[in-house]
Amino acid sequence: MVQNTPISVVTIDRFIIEQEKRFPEATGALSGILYDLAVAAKMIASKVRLAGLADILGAEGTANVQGEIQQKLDVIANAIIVKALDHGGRLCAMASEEEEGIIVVPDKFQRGDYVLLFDPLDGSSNIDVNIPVGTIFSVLRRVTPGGGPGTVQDMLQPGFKQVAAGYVIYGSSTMLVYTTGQGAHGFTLDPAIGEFLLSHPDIRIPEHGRYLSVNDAYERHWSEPVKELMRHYRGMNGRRDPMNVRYVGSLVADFHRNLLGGGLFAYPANAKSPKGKLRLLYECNPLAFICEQAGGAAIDGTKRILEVQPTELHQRSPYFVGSKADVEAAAEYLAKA
Ligand code: FBP
Repeated sequence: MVQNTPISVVTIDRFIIEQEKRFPEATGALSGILYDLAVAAKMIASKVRLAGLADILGAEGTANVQGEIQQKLDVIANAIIVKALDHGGRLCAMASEEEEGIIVVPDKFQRGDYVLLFDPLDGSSNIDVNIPVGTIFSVLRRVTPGGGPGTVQDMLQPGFKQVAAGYVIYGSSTMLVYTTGQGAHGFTLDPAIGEFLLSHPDIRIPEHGRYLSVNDAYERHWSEPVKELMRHYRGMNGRRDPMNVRYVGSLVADFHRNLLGGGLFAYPANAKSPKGKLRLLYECNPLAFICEQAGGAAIDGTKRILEVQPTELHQRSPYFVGSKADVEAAAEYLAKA
């Protein structure tokens, strides 16, 4: 007798179609972008899985394999995403953490009404030590007149304008978590069949967090209100139980743990980086959209990060994201700044 399990076997493709059906006016273009991103994620996953083999394989056919395998993985990941998305006829431009300017869809390809912003391999400094890394993406509808190449103007939209956002974590398993504004849903890659299967439908982040993710090596560069806030999270002012500190140094990995288990990721501004370190458009905004869809919150220290009007493609922002009660505590303490 077949066991009655809570989750049926649902591929990401099927899930995307089911969600699209809720919008009779949908053209399928956004679904197409999500499909192509899932394919790119599988290709990057297979490269990331190989990374640790470079040394072993190198001895055999050094130039060829080594060259291919030892090429900087984030450069490879960047190329994979561009190649998977540039010819589908759904995008008019892209922007990547790896590229200074915007990536225009070549004339030879049909252009669409969306733009894609992405961090091809977040936490890439952790690859060589086999710590989880990730890909982060954000999709916006163009605002400039249709037909021609997209422009920077199409990228510089506040986060609440996102029509889709997501990330892929290349960890003990490869997972893709995304939202189109209808909740946040997680899919795990089954490498045996090469399919992302629904494993975490409608993710809800606990109201109060267990984990605190912050690099406190910067403490001496923090403002007094930030130091006060961190003392609060550590339970040192008796207003709450201490949170467990967990910091991988890969935003996607720290965010993912906190999304599922409850927690707060913080990258405050500090004297050395007055704007913080993380990029608003393709790190902060997409994860904030997912977190809000899962019942959490995200601020830049003073306001809801999804309401920040961007002015530059690669602008940075202070960032506090995660369980609602802990983000509210951040807003309260930092209001004293
Ligand atoms: P990139 O690797 O994409 O530049 O990301 C930045 C990042 O590595 C985040 O993943 C991580 O949260 C943060 O920087 C770590 O910064 P720090 O070493 O200053 O704590």
